[in-house]
Amino acid sequence: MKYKHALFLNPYIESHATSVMKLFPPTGLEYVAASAKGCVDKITLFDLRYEKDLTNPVNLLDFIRKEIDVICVTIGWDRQFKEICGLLSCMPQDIPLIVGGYKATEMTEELFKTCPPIKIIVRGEGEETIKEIFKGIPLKDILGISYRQDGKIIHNANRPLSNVDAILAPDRSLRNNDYRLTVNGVNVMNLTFDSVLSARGCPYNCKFCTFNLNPLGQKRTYAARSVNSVIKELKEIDAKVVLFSDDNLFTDIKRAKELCDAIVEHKIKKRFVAQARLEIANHPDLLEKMVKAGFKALLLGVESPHDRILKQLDKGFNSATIRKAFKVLNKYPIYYSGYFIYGNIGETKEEMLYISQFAKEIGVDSIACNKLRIEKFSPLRSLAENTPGYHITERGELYSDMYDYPALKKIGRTIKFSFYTPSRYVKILWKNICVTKFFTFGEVLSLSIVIPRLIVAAIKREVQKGRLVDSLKRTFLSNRA
Ligand code: B12
Ligand code: SF4
Repeated sequence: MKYKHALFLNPYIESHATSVMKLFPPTGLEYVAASAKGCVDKITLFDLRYEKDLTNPVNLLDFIRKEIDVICVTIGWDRQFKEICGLLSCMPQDIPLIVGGYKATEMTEELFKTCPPIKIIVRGEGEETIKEIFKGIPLKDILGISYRQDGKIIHNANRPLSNVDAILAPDRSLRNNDYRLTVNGVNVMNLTFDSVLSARGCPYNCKFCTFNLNPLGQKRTYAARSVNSVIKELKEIDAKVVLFSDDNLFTDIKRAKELCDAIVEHKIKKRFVAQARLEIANHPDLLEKMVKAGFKALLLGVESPHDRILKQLDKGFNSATIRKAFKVLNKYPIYYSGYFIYGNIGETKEEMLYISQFAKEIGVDSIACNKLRIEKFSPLRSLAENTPGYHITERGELYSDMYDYPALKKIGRTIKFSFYTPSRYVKILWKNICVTKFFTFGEVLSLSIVIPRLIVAAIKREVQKGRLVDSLKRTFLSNRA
């Protein structure tokens, strides 16, 4: 074997986590590590969110120098990019450092420039590529990589997307920890989480979304694993809550029904969460099967209350369809979290602020509002660039002469606080305890014990961010943009 001991590292550190960032495993990294098995003598996988000792770089580097002869790091998110570059720059120059992931693919040039120890960047999906690197195939012959040679950066051609049925599921025995609900640094209850990817890609083409495009602009054609292989993976999972991280688990309705039936037939008792499109409301028989199979929560892209914006985003439905869909959805004991986008091209402040009112009207249980982002291959890029008064930052943030970035942030806080009133938190608890029964009695009891600690942690966070007074004012007095 070319290498003896490979380290697969998720470099994110969440010691002062502000939210639920420690909930799920690093799926992409786990897929690549599973694929590398058999091509290296030993694999160690560290998720720094859970490796307290190793968050000290001295300890991590000490371990690497003693044990490791190849390092593989994932960079999937915008967050902590500078900190991760700092860590990678300290890695030993004599141990090959391979980096991959969504963000690494997007930022290939910058990473080579700022982190001298990086030898290879794997662009796009990495399962086949890592095997070829570990087998010692000459770098010039490996598709989908960029690498250093004689002081230059060489970019090889892109790798065609691979067949999903040939990809091995993550090897959960490589984990050193369970994944748990941690809010503001407080371990909330004895509830464990995992995620399963049952398909890759999405056949829709919503204009704001690059989910189904990799950062190379390659569209991932929708490709689903067989129901049997998903059931086999589910049977190996100990965690109580499983997130299907597919872009939309219900793309193929017939397959989704088969999956629900198979979950019941195999007596798999989990609480499932999935990402979905609103069209699921057109299939009450599927919704019934989902409830029987244990689906407790859906993450739904609602995006906007305004038909003009929904059309601009090419979402494929309008506000009347949204209202109609929620009338059906709200008949089922499922928790609905709606994603909304604000700061759209031509959107006024009043239109943005209407999001919270609309969310209450349709009966969604919680909302997540994000500012419109224009990523490198976003189909909205030309519209944004050609609309006078609109600007895109290098990080893909969109703002306008009318609403600069701080103004948009303020609007975002107003939307959030007008939706999340104290009574909303009570409703959320009631829905999860009494309606969907997401939490068991014992879990609710342990939740009530940590509630004071959660409040203290939330206050500490607001103090750190210098916005405690503003948050209290918005919650209890007046919430103005
Ligand atoms: C499921 C999902 C989630 C789940 C996470 C589940 C989990 N297990 O982590 C949830 C709902 C919690 C989530 C939350 C968020 N998400 Co999200 N999420 C996704 C989604 C839809 C799928 C991710 C996935 O599992 N992909 C499948 C795996 C197999 O692909 P992959 O991770 O890219 O890995 C492959 C390659 O990149 C490569 N690779 C990866 N690592 C490595 C390492 C090496 C060494 C090598 C060689 C190769 C390699 O090989 C892998 C296998 O082929 C993606 C969109 C998408 N379709 O990719 C967005 C996405 C990753 N999320 C995104 C964002 C912004 C977020 C949030 C910040 C949203 C928010 N505002 O709160 C949070 C942050 C959470 C966090 N942990 O920090 C963005 C990231 C953009 C960016 N550059 O930052 C994406 C790309 C969507 C988008 N276009 O906006 N998300
Ligand atoms: S927003 Fe959802 S449905 Fe639309 S293209 Fe993206 S993943 Fe598919």
